[in-house]
Amino acid sequence: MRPRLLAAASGVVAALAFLAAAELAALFLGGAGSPLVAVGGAVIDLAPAGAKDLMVSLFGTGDKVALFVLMGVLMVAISAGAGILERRRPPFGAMVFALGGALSLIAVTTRSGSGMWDGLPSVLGVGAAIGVLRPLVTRLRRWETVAQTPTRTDAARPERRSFIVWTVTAGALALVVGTGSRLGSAAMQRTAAIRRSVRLPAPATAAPAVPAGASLDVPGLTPYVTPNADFYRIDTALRVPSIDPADWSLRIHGAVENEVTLTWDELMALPLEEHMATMSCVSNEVGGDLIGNALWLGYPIRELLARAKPTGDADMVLSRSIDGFTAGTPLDVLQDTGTQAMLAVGMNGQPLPAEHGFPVRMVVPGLFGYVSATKWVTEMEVTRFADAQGYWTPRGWSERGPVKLESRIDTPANGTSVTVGDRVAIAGVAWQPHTGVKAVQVKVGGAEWQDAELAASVSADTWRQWVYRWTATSGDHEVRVRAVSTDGQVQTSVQRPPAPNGATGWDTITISAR
Ligand SMILES: Nc1nc2c(c(=O)[nH]1)N[C@H]1C(S)=C(S)[C@@H](COP(=O)(O)O)O[C@H]1N2
Ligand SMILES: [Mo]
Repeated sequence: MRPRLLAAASGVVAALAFLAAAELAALFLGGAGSPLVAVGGAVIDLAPAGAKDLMVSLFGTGDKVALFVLMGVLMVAISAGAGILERRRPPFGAMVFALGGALSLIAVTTRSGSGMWDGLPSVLGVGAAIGVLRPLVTRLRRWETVAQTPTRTDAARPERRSFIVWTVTAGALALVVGTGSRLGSAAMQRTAAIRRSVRLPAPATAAPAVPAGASLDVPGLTPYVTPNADFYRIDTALRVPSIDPADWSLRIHGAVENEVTLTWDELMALPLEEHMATMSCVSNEVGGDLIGNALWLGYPIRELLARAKPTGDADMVLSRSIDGFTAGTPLDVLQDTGTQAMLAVGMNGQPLPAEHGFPVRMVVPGLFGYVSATKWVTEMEVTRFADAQGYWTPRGWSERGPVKLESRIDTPANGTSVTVGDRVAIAGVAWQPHTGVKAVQVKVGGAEWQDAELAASVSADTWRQWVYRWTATSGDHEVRVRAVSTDGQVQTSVQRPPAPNGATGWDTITISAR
């Protein structure tokens, strides 16, 4: 056996583990914090001008590739040395990795535009490197010890096996994970750049301006329009899909007379409409925050279905995302002229954020997201509820998912203490998209239900803010809220969990006044 060489190999595998863990973490941070990119950038920035000129004259436009190759060679040399050191004098080899990680951390966090989490990949990388190096070297030394004992020659066999299996497995795993993650990050950053360059057309039909009265001036109250950065995100995507609009198309097929294919350029050339709509998740608990309201820009799905001409007894559209997620939406809802079901490309004046479906998603007012709001949508199959199921239906959620009448107390926080005689603004939002809310009532302790003040209604498709101004009386009070819909339905007190088709019950808080 050649212990030095094998120790060097352990070091190199540990370095691969560093890169793999760091790149995987960077992938989850949307491509941010990659040590490979940051260290490369730092080397370019720090290199003396003469060195850069030399690189360019030696390698021409391949200078960046050459830089990475050079860095790779350097890294192999150092990590091999660290492996040898770890075999001789543990834990000095591990310390070399810690030092390398610290340098990477500095490179990453001093890059312009680096964020709070950017250091995480480097830290996790060091953990992975040391976590691989130490057991490998331990196995190597066990093997050495046994091999040096002259009694039985075959005693070294299992120790050798153990070392080789571990080294090869860790190395192969690191290579696969690292390469995959790096490619994924690069694709995400490419898509982010493309998204920044997208200019959406002005709407042919603009949404009316939001009246000032739609927003009540109460601190702690959820804003009427949810900023994109604060919009809740729910999906099954481990990694946000990266789609170049130039490669995107939507195919409408199944039970239709005409199969329709729509490209991004064709969609951009259509007269787009703007509609404000509140979207919520079936998993939202009473009082939960899986709900948001945005101004969507898109094209009516009913127009596309009219081109496709559904046939026979079709009653469902199974929309499919590029990542395989599906939603089953009633065909009549999508065809209804009174329902603004959209193939959306814009959200609050911006192209859709990547995590909210860039470049194209569905938005259907009145239905929970899981049966209607397919992000990264690329396909609509006209079919029947009897023949097909959306992603969540076989997983215990209802086939149909209309949004229920609900209301929420945003402020004050549960358990707040006030002084007797204080004027307390109890405020929140209430919704039943597509139906609309006409009243909100608040009950303090054993008192009668009182009408809250309502913000102006923008449309039946969006939530409404409400406030009830209460003068605090002594004691601990349970405060409840309920909404009344425009069709006269009163929000039910029956407490149901989110599964299978949406939670119900009254949001309740306690306020103490002394
Ligand atoms: N491709 C895809 N689209 C999806 C989902 C998903 O998992 N994958 N989840 C749906 C669910 S359950 C909801 S509530 C909404 C949430 O949309 P948002 O993340 O933009 O708020 O997206 C819907 N569209
Ligand atoms: Mo959802």
